[in-house]
Amino acid sequence: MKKYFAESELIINKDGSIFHLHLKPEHLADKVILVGDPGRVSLVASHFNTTECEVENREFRTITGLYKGKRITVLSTGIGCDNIDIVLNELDALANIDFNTRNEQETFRQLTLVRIGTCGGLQLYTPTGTFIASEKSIGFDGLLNFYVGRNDVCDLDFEEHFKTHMHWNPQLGAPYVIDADSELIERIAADDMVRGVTIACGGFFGPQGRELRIPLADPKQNEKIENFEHNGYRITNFEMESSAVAGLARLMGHKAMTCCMVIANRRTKEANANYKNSIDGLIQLVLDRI
Ligand code: R1P
Ligand code: URA
Repeated sequence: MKKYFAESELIINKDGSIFHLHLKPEHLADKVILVGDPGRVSLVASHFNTTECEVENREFRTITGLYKGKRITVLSTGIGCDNIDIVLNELDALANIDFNTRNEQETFRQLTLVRIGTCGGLQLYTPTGTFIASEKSIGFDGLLNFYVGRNDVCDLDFEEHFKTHMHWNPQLGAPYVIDADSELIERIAADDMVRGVTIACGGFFGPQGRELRIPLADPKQNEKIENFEHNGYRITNFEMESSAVAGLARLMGHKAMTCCMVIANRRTKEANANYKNSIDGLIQLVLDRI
């Protein structure tokens, strides 16, 4: 029996588009590039040979077009894992729910999702400008804990080691550890991106150990993260969406990964606020390999 979704659960606008993204099913390609910044959508689409549609609502800006014969949708998610919950659920609905009958489609359509982001580097070998592919993500954001099947898709052994090492405070909620799609990592990270473990945080300041005027609950957090090692894995970077992207994609059956350019190194205290053109190198690699 295919599932039926009521109006309140799957909100469809009068024009037949999905509630937040304002996309219609026919707008969505099988290959999807997710970026945080709506301005980065134009940078990605500037490489397209032809453009088929452009749609915008709130922070969600979408362009679908052709790049060297490949149909690709590029979409901005804004900042944070809460937006990823919206974007992934709405993309999956566009692909796998019939908007006329509100029933799940008879056959599953798999999407390939690659997030191109910016991040903070946590090791001396991840200076500004490094491209990091997240082989594993550690979600500090709690999102996956709300979905059944979380324990089936997460690396529970890694989670236990991490919590012990960090003297984890349960008030923070359970961190979840999730792998990116391994075939995508091989294809897109190839041999010129650093493969690493990314912590996806529910904030840019306190959760990433940045102290401005308010003192941090755990001033040793970043030192412990930088020293963590398990089965040869070191933690390489902080950003804010990779765990939600990898986790929801895995629960839904899609292929997903994140790659980011380092714009600040937390060890050397360097930052590059003027990165908007240099991220084009990462965009070009992903477009060629997706
Ligand atoms: C914070 O500045 C934002 O930058 C990073 C973080 O994940 C967060 O979204 O990614 P984007 O540059 O893709 O937005
Ligand atoms: N994005 C983040 O989330 N953190 C950084 O330090 C840089 C970019």
